Amino acid sequence: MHNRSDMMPLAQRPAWLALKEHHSRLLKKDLRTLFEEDPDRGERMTASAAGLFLDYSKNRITQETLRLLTDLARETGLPAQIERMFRGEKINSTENRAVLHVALRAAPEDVIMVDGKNVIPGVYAVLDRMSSFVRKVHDGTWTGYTGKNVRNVVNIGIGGSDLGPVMAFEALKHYSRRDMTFRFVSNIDGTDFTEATRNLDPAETLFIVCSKTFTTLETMTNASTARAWLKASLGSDDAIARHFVAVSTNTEEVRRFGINPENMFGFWDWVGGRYSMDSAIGLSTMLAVGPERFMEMLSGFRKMDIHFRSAPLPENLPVILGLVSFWENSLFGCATRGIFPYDQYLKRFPAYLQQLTMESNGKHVTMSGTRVGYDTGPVFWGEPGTNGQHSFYQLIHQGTRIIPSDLIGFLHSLNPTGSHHTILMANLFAQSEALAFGRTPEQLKEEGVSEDQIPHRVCEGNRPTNVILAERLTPETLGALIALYEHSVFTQGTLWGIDSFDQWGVELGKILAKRILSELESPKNPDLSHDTSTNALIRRFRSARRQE
Ligand code: G6Q
Repeated sequence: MHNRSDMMPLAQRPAWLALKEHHSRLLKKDLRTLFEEDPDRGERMTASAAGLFLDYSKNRITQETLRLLTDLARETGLPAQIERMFRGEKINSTENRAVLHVALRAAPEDVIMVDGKNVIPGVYAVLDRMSSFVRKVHDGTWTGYTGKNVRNVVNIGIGGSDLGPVMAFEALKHYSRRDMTFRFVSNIDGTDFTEATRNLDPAETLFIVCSKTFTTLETMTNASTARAWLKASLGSDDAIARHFVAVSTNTEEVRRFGINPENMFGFWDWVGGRYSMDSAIGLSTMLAVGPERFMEMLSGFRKMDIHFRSAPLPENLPVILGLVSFWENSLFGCATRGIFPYDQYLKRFPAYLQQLTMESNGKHVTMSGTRVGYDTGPVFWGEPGTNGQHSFYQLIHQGTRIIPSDLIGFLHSLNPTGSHHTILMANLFAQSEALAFGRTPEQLKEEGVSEDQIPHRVCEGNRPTNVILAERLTPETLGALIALYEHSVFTQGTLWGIDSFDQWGVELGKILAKRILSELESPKNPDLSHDTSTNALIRRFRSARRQE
């Protein structure tokens, strides 16, 4: 339940008004000035937790900003909301659900009650079943229908049932079994399935059908195609039992599809799709890196969870990250945020964060259903460094829009190769410095640049960055990094007063296509009652199909 002060509109809160006033004064100061006035800020405006280090000094904030932001966090009830989440209260109010991804990585002795039942034993029961299944696949006790070992794993799922597993597989590839092949099919475009299975031997292939609801059109269509592909080669429906496992909350639909519920790994309605990669949805991750590494990843999540729940707000890493992002989005009007991991293994991390942040905080009404009077979730996007530097960084350095960004790097490489890692990190540090301080006309003049060239070469700087560092990319670091962003999303959502855990826009997408699908499938029916554009597009498709 929310108390009256939790429901007060943001724009009327005293801390918001103080923050706005402070913002208008701070607007006059760029990062250069802020560093001149407070030279030690680079050492002081940092925080560490769960093996991660955050330098947030190159944002346009002062100690006063942070104080006002934490005041606002308290006024909006953030500490109480954090407690409600960890205690299993139904803070996802539009779906009347608890929000308990933190239970997925809680310690075995923890107790979290949902509807009068401790959910932790259930979490560990599933983890134990996953581990035992993975061991059987790895040691060859679990074989395919013809007796061959499983050498290929194909994860079928979409959205939250895909992005986490793909990201984690790529991120932890260094630790993965190189004698197995892992593929991921999400798109309804038949090309995705065709290419993913092109050179695989069905007799050695295991499909994991990941779907919380087990009704998602894309996933069920791909799963049916996979079943037909397998049967065409192995010749019997009996083969399905050895080549298909399901991850779902919907036992009935799993059974209806033809997968024995004994080969199903469950999770719960209190795990949101985009918060599920550490549940059984991570089965492909466990198959890739083994149960021990998977548990190390969970322990990284847990360390960040404990920090988020217990650290004072001004020292709390996810809270600071969330507050800074809120400040830049809602006060400075920065509509997007760049995520630039300086690590090739994290190449899918920006795509993963895109869903986590934008599906969670892309909301236009508050918890009470009234329209917000401010911008909510920024657009997240990104690519690994240094690739981005040779393309879109131009706009970040010299464009007219300010794009705050997070640069993520590791002190040690998992693949030390000559001077590669030192060059990589030099680039990360140099970008953060250049974005903050730019190149002034005076500097350019001193360098002998001609007058007419100077305007083109000036980089104004004053572009904010966070730098996030860790020792090396381990399963534990990855868990901590994901939890950092999960909780920072929650922090921002709480300040905006929105429900970060529903996704009605995505649900709409799931039903929209169905009507048009039937119109495309029955081209004889001439009655189309859409707008003229949609009608014409449908006719064009029908006519192309007639000519096939
Ligand atoms: C996640 C979203 C969404 C969901 C997919 C797949 O938070 O709700 O991305 O994960 O639509 O849903 P299923 O797992 O039910 O197939």
